[in-house]
Amino acid sequence: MSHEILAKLTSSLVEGEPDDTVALTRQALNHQLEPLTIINEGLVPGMEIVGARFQSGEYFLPHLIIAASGMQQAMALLEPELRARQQTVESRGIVVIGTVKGDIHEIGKSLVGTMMSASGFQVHDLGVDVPTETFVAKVKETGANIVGLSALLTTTMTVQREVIEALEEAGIRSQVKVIVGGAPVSQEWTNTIGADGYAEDAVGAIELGKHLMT
Ligand code: B1M
Repeated sequence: MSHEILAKLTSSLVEGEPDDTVALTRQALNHQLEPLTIINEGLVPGMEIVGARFQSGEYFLPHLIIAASGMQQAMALLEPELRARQQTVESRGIVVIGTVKGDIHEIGKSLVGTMMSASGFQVHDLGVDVPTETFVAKVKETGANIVGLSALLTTTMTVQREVIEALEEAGIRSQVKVIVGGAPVSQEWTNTIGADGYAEDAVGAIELGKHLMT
């Protein structure tokens, strides 16, 4: 039954039926499925199929927008559930996170932020298309331990380097660990720009954050 709900959830994103995505997410929660299982085994595979079809020319921009809307509405239901499971954890550190300037991809960044928050980090999510100077100002204001930079486009990956340079110019680079992620980002790129760590997914970001705070 659980497997069937997760498969239907994946299909609802692929078929572009956001109302079904929301209803099935509720159904999965009612069946006591863990929010993380719903995300990783129901929603993320759906987005991957949509992305692959977009890349092959089978799907167009409206397909992406509809799928993203379904995913975001589902995440709005799941985020409180994720947080509720970690209510008692003490703050592991302060994290400022956002998607870099020029890039409006929100879902992965929000998932990383929510999951880090659910794991005990105090997360300040700056949203998408975040100006470089806003990252610097927020790190100063909050005394953040970690700044997380998400980039989903090959054209915006370079802005991750710009943020690191701006932190250096502001004289605060040594006070904050920089973590980077997003589909086109790799460990090699991380090394090239001198970031402190790279995570492939939200679970990896939590592990990386914990490691950097030790
Ligand atoms: Co766009 N898009 N998109 N898009 N979009 C991609 C990224 C693309 C790979 C699709 C494709 O061609 N196959 C492609 C990028 C190609 C490239 O540069 N390499 C692309 C393109 C080209 C574009 C536009 C340029 C399209 C156009 O206008 N012609 C445009 C750009 C707009 C802009 O940003 N300026 C665009 C627009 C959009 C929508 C607005 C329609 C929509 C976003 C809606 C929204 O977010 N509100 C959208 C979507 C939905 C996608 C795909 C299909 C799905 C992205 C997603 O949400 N995935 C995507 C294809 C794909 O990735 N398969 C695609 C689900 C999410 C859970 O995964 O975001 O990868 P992801 O996040 C993961 C990891 O990457 C990692 O953890 C997350 C959770 O596991 N991670 C981090 C992410 N950030 C991290 C930060 C960390 C650590 C880990 O530390 C700080």
